[in-house]
Amino acid sequence: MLTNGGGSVAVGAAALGAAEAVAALGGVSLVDAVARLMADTAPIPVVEATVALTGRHEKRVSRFTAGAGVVALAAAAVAAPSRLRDPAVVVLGVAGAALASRPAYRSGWAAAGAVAAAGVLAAGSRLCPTRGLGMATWASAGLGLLVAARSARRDHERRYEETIRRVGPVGALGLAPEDGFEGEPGLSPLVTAGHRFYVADVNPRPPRVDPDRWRLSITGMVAHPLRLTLTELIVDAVEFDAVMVCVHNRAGQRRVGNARWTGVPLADLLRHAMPESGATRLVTRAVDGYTISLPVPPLRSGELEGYLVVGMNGRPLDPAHGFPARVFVPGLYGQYTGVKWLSELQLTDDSHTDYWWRRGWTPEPIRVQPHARIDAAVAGQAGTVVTGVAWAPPEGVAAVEVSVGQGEWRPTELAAELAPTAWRRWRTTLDLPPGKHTVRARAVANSGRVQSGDRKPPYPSGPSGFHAVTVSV
Ligand SMILES: Nc1nc2c(c(=O)[nH]1)N[C@H]1C(S)=C(S)[C@@H](COP(=O)(O)O)O[C@H]1N2
Ligand SMILES: [Mo]
Repeated sequence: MLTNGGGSVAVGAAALGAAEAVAALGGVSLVDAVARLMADTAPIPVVEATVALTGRHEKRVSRFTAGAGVVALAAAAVAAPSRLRDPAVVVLGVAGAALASRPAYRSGWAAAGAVAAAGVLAAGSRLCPTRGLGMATWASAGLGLLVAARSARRDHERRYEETIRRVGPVGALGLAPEDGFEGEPGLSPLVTAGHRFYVADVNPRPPRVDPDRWRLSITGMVAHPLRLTLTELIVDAVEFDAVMVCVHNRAGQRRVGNARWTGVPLADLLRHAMPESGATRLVTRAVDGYTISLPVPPLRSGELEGYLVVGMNGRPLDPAHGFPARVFVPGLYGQYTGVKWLSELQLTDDSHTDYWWRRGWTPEPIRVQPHARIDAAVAGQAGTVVTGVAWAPPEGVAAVEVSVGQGEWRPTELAAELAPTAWRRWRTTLDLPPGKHTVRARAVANSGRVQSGDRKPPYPSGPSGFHAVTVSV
C-alpha cells in the first residue's frame, strides 16, 4: 500500500503513544531514555549551546526533541520501501529495547514499551492510512495514549513523593534563618526553597530510589567497607548552610541556590572506612550511571569539607535534588562537588575517569569563583536601591562593591553572614542623576580573592565576568 508522509507520521505518533503508555505502567518513559542518550553522546559544543539557549526549559526541550526524533524515525520506517520496512521496524524495536535497558534506565517497562511500539509500527505499515479519517484516527490514538501515559507517570510520582514524606523531617529548620535584610523588594530569599532551587543533571526526569531498600556502600580500597541505611545516616547528620553553584552559571544567572543542608561529614565516614594508603580518589557513584570523583587527601585533612547530604531545608531531599542522598563539598561547582542519587562511595586510585572528563572538562575540581549578582535596582525618592546576593565559598564574602558606568568601585552594606560557605545578601543606595546608568557589582572573598571581570564561558574551566544591569532614573 502506498503511504503518504502525513500517514507515516500519524502511525509514528501512535507508536510513540504505545511505547509511552506501556512504559508509564512502570512509571518510566522511553522518550526519557532517548533524551538521556542524546545528553550522553552530544558533542560538547552542542551540550554547551543547549545549556546556554534553553535555560530553565532545558529538560522539556530535550524531551520534546527526543519524542520528535522517535516519531521521525518511526515515520521513516513506515514510509520505507516495502522490502526494507519490516527490517527497519525490527531494528527500531530492538534498539529501543536495548536503550531502555541501559543502567540508568534499567526498566522492563520501557523495554516493553519499545516492543509495543514496534508492534504498532508493523501493523500500521500494513494498514497505513493515506489521508483523512484514517490518518486522524492514528494521530488521535497516539495523542490519547500520550495523555494517558502522562497521567500514569504522575500517579507514580505522587506515590513516590508520599514515600519520601514518610521519611519524616530531616534536621530542624525550626526558625527560618534571618540576616537583617528581610523584606527588601526584589532581593532573593536568604534560603532558597527546594522547589525554587535550580536543577541541573543529565536526566530528563529524576531517577527514583526506594528508601527502604537503599543502602550506602563504602567500598574499594578500604580496610573496613561499610553499608549504611538512610536512617543510620540521618541520625549522624549535622546541619550546615551553603550555596551550590552550577559551573554553567554565568554572570547574573540563577543556576545557584542557598540552603540549610543536613549531612554526615565525609571525613567521619572516611575515618570509619579506613582508606588504604594508595586510595587517592573518592568516586561518588549514582544510580543514574554518573560519577564525580574527589581527591581523598584534602577531604581527610579538612582542607575540603565535604558532606554526605540527606536533607535540605529540614526535609529529605526532593527527587530532583538527589533523594535519598548526595555528596556536596561547598566551594566546588556542582559538576565537581559529588553526585545526586548516590549509590556508592568507592575508594580507588588515579586510574578512575569521571563522566565529564571524557568530554574534555578538566579533571581537577573547579573552585567556585567569588561572584556578586544584582537582584534588583529600584529608583525611588531617596535614591536608587541596588540589592543582590554574593558568594565566595568556602571562605566567605568580605565585601561587595558596585561601580556606575566605568566609575570607581564603591563599598556596599553586607547583611549578617549565615556561614562563610553560604551566600551573603548586600545592598546599597546610589544617588544617580536622571538618565540611564549601568551598574556593575563584584565580590571580594575573605581570602583576598577578587572576582574577575574577564568574561569567560563556562567550558572548560568555569565562567567569569561581572554582572551588570541598566537602571533608568
Ligand atoms: N547523579 C548525578 N549527580 C549530579 C549531576 C548529574 O547529572 N547526575 N549533575 C551535577 C551538576 S552539573 C550540578 S550543577 C548539581 C546540581 O544539583 P541540583 O540540581 O540539586 O541543583 O548536581 C550534580 N550532581
Ligand atoms: Mo552543573
